[in-house]
Amino acid sequence: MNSFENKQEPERLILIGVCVNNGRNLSETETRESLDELEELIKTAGGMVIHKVIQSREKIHPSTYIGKGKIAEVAELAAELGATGVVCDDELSPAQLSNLQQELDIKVMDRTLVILDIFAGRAVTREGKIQVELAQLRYRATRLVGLRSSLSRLGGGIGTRGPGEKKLEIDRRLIRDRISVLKREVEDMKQQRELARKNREKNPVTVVAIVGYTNAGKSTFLNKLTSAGVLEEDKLFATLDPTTRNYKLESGQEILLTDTVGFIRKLPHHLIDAFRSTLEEAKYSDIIIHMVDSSNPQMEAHMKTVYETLDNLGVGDKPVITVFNKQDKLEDEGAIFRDSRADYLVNASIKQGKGIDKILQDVEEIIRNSKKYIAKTFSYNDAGKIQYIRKYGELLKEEYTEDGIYVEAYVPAEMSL
Ligand SMILES: Nc1nc2c(ncn2[C@@H]2O[C@H](COP(=O)(O)OP(=O)(O)OP(=O)(O)O)[C@@H](O)[C@H]2O)c(=O)[nH]1
Ligand SMILES: [Mg+2]
Repeated sequence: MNSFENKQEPERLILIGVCVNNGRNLSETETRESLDELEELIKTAGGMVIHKVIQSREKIHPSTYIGKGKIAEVAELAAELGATGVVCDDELSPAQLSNLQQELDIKVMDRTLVILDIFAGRAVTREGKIQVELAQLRYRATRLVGLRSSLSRLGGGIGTRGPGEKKLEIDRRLIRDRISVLKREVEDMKQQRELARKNREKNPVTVVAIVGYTNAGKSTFLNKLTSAGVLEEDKLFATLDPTTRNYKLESGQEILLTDTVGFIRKLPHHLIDAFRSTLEEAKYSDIIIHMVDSSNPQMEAHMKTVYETLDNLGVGDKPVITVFNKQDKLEDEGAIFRDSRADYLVNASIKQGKGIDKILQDVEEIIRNSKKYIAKTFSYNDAGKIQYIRKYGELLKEEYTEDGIYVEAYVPAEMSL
């Protein structure tokens, strides 16, 4: 038996982007960058990109995404290059999908479908799987006609992965029923998450969320520190399910580190809705580590997307440590990076273990700034409190005297001793 028995020929795809000419001259570059990223997404999903087409328009064509002339051009290209499908860089409306499908007569997909497909392949936990299925069904529910003819073409491939796989054939009413079941489950899971958070709040332990664009090195960082065993890969959206680990800082205090799902531009709103409770991990953290791939030419755009997404999720003002990772890949080693939203900046090569100490020092400093200083003698009966300080605070000095134990320490502001 060979292990490739299910391996199909990869889909040969033409990517289509629309550059909206709204007076900003950046737009053309942005569209090209976005298409490059779509290519990465396609590779991650197992497809192959054979050509990219950009059309400049006043606005996206309301019923066919691109204009008539361009459709004809794409159709010709597709025949000439032996394309099996096209992928549009924006989410297509149900009408656009179905019209374009009719005009081109090959498989038509959009960025959202590709991202959903990757998420479906990545989800491991029950929570992750249910959230993806919900997002997929919501996306599909309104696009049954266009998708049916598009996705049935190859009997597999991009867009057909995931628990909702066979659901295309089911009628709208069944999809609606399934959506409400899933919604209830997501709601239950959200409550469980909230409960866990509340429990956490009882302990004054600092929660640090690692956020960032997909492929920045978030999981690599968590793994380096805690041997968490989170999947780290040179692929987009390697990790979907948030992983939280305990970590003991040098000062002895414990923190919780959470690795979160990566962000990407044009993250489908269905996914944001379904993954809200997962994405909101950052909202309930005390400190944010913003991981950035500083070797990526699109770094600035990535950082902008990350902050926009955090703002959309209502993640308030929190201390931010921005880590400019993958410095080993830079040609110019002395390059200076800026981030006006950050309180601390660190240049790092996490994979090589560089910069990690500085990140942890910054974390300690932030925690210390949020703490109050005490110098006090505890009676020997209160020795338990010192244990508590050791765990959640920073014990600077401990002396056994006749009157009791003399302690100098930083303790969480809300800790009553
Ligand atoms: N050259 C270099 N590669 C790195 C460094 N840190 C991480 N990587 C690589 O970057 C890729 C992505 O790393 P991950 O840790 O999976 O990234 P992530 O941010 O968790 O990505 P998602 O889970 O997809 O959001 C992997 O192939 C890592 O080995 C670094 O300092 N230098
Ligand atoms: Mg990851």
